[in-house]
Amino acid sequence: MTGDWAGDYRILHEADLRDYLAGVSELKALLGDEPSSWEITEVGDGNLNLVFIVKGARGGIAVKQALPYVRLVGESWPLPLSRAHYEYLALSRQAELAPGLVPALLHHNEALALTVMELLEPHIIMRKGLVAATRYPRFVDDITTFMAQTLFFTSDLALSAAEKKQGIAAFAGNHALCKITEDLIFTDPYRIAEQNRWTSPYLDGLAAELREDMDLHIAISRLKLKFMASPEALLHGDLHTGSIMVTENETRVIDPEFAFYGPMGFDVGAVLANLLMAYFASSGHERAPGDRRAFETWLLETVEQVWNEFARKFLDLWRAGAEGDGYPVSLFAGEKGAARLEAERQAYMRRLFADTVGFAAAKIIRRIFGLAHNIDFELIEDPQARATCEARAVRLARAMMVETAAFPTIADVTGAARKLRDWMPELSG
Ligand code: SR1
Ligand code: MG
Repeated sequence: MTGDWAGDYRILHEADLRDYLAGVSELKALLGDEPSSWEITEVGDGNLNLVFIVKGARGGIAVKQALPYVRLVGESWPLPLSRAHYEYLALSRQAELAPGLVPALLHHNEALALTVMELLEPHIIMRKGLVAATRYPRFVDDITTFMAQTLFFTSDLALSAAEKKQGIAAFAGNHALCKITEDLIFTDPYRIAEQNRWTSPYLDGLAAELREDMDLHIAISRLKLKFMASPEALLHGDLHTGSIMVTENETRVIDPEFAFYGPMGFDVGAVLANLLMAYFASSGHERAPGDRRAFETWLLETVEQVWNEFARKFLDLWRAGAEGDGYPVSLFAGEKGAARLEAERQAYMRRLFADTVGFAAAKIIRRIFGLAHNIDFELIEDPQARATCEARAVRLARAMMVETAAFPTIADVTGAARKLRDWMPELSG
């Protein structure tokens, strides 16, 4: 199921899509019986795929089709269609483990690399909401449930060794997507690479410093090795605020095409990194509505709550009678065994937190010096103001990556972020 589908694949344009959907009876029934009246709009603003919203008299759907290349760059960068298979597989597993927190799957066609999902309305991409200083009261509870459930129940703490290895094998073919992460997050921002970009000339000096900083190169390489060689759990693999759709009352995690078995801290770090970037970008968006300072306070509280709630839920699952092969129950019998296992759980969470801090830092640096940036910073029009916000984020990220032990708790991360809020970096140019 992971081979090359080129035989039957074709890129669906509006007319082909209409014909295709009209031929799938459940979808036709859902949209309403008059295909010619369906409104079809291509809305994809991500880096890889086509996304259509289709609306009929009775209802709407979202259709995602993988392109055989990276949309952001073009046909010069081919990318396997099989990512649609892994995305479908991941969404199916996540729906079992975290019901209600991913979009409902309605239809999948492997040959066309096409998946049809429920239309999330009036949800918006969370990153857009954060740029507009909108707070999301459900977010902490929902995202921590999603992460605790999907990471714990796909790990050796919950599974037998055989089940776990079957899981690893099922996603092992998604290596082209892993390679994107290995290059764009863990390598390119630290060397001269054609696709890198940053807010020039203001960050030219900082970009050069990063390329010479051997402490940073060691730290990012250790993280890269962990990413490649630690299949701890089924990761979403790209859990930034552009992969989360929200209303004030609902949260849905979308787009797990980068899913594979990797280190848990990569997903948790992605969420924290994107909240921290929203924090550092906030002061650059002076004209956005709302009280910026109060919003920034909410963001840092959210950073703290995301870690604390995730850790609490993860530990609760572990304590509730985990039956995985990782820590055999038979080795921890009696009071003495229970006490040692509890101390070990705390040590495990400290190690997971250190991974999370490192991966969060890597996620921040890639969005400022690598190929794919985010609108948190990009929508700050004045380049000098943008560079100032970015330099603050980079200063925190470098410390988090190189001096990870100086951040033993999440309050140490938010405390350091708060201190950098008004720091004035020396910019180039
Ligand atoms: C070439 S793809 C660039 C980025 O887009 C995705 O959202 C991932 O974050 C990837 O690294
Ligand atoms: Mg995506």
